[in-house]
Amino acid sequence: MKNLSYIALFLFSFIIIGCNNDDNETVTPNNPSYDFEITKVKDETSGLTLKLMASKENLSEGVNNVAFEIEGTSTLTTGGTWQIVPKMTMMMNEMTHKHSTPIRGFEEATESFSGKGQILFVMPTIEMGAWDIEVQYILEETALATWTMPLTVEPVPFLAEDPAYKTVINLPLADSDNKIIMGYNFIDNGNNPAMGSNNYEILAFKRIPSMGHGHLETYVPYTDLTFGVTPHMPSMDHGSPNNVDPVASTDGVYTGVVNFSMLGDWQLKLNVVDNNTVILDEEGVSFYLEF
Ligand SMILES: [Cu+2]
Repeated sequence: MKNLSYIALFLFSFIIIGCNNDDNETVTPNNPSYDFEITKVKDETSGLTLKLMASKENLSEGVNNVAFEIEGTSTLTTGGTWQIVPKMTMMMNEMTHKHSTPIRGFEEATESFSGKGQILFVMPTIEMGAWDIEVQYILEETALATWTMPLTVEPVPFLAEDPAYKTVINLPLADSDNKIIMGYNFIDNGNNPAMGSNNYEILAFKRIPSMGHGHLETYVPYTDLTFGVTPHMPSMDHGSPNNVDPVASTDGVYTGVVNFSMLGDWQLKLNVVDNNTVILDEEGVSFYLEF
């Protein structure tokens, strides 16, 4: 009898957790699960430990699906906002230089959860450059908790060596000091590419340079782009049928379908147009992956 009630309680808690999860799901089908704990850090002021969860085992160059969550059952005071700032500290010519990287999402936050979001790391950790993320929970202009997490961001190495093959596309925009930054994310299959039809999204940001000393550069969603995407397998010089060009699904996010008709090396050749201005065509850099 005692065992049975435990089982009942166990089942009941599953149902409750299940309902909560459903409430947190957004409209995107097959949302990634955030099964991997990348790191955790304790804030001495609040005594709370924050975990960085991700849909993959490691963080890597390009788009990462992540969420921050307070460990255990303690929570912060309701009504605050999460501020998430990734920073890279680089040594350049014996000078220290800091820059950030694009993030988006983190919308359905609570007093113990940042909401799900995405970080597009523009570069991996390198010998002369280290990443960290500063996360703060702010209520009425006071940080109730601050966590600084050192991170390792893995490179995405390719067997093929071609300077046009990119995981992250970073191009200057004409007539300004701004740049466009783009990364891709597979929506299904644990955010991994698979043989056959893949739902995917391209994240596009406009990078606006730092206003000067002590300020980081900023990133805003790059809206109103038109994409034409042609998959191409360089080693065998063929494409694939039944692709759907990405179209805007939310600010700066363009969702489409790519068909990888076999395993191997694939280029996504890109035509990117902002109104009537061509930003990138198929002769330029392309996304590239090997799987
Ligand atoms: Cu850097």
